[in-house]
Amino acid sequence: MADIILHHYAASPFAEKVRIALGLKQAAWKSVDIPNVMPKPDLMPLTGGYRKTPVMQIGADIYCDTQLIMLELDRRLPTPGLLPKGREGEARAITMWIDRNIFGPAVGVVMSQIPIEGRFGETFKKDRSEFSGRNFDPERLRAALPVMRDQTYALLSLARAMLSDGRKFLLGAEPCLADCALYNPVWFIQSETAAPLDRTPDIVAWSQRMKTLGSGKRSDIKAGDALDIAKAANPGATTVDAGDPSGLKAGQKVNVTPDDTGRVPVEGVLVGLTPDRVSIQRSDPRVGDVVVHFPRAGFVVVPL
Ligand SMILES: N[C@@H](CCC(=O)N[C@@H](CS)C(=O)NCC(=O)O)C(=O)O
Repeated sequence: MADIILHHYAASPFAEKVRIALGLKQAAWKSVDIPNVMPKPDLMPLTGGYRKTPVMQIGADIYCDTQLIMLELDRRLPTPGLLPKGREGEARAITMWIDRNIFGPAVGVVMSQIPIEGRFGETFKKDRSEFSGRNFDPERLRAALPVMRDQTYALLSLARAMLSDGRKFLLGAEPCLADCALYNPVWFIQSETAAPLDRTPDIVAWSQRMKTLGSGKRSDIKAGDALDIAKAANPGATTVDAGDPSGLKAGQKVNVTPDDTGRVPVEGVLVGLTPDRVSIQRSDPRVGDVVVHFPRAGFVVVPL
């Protein structure tokens, strides 16, 4: 298998979800450091416009969104598995609940307590306004802290309830996909502030168990090297499910857009469609032909 390349930056909590999974699997991987705001000139030739962090590259296959990145990692490196046997759907559903419900309030808790102006400045504010589709206003964020803290606390209490029978991880004795997902917001809160985790010692103890997983065997490469790797590689085979309810057919031109933040459409030719993923082929002078893969849930596919 070609090397796993993760395009990410250190402070990204969604990237941490993947890094901790790479730790769980003791995987060797290559790291490309990307900017935390647009423009991302060395990422765009690979993704065709998808701008979120992280992105995983394996040769000329580009995986967008951690929902799919984690499934693909697990497919390629099956041991130890991220999906507990017989409870695969449960692990994935809990993960979506965490990604879509806990992450937002957790970001609110962190962002409302750090000196945004001093640390990030205007470029970041402008970028995050575009990214989220609404004005990124530090004052509003600060005012929302009590609500965000309480929501984070209430949602983490559901995770606590899962651990209340003394199990070590969310779905049992071993860490799984759902634990990696919960580690994302918990790690982010811990990097900046105490509340509300000071009221959830069992989550803190769980996060310490997670931390020991590490992040695998990482080596840094330059963005240009990753682009060269894509150019030299051919994308893997994919198939379009003829019974898909969308009625989409192989070879059709489509665009694919996240339905929440960073809503930049990526255009390409449909080459893969399953219940879990949509794959489009596109071409760029810098990298040649690549296939960009997205999850189905949370992504809008429009025929052109
Ligand atoms: N649903 C996406 C969410 C990714 C996401 O929101 N990542 C944040 C960083 S943690 C981001 O892209 N921020 C803007 C940026 O990095 O440009 C996933 O699971 O990968």
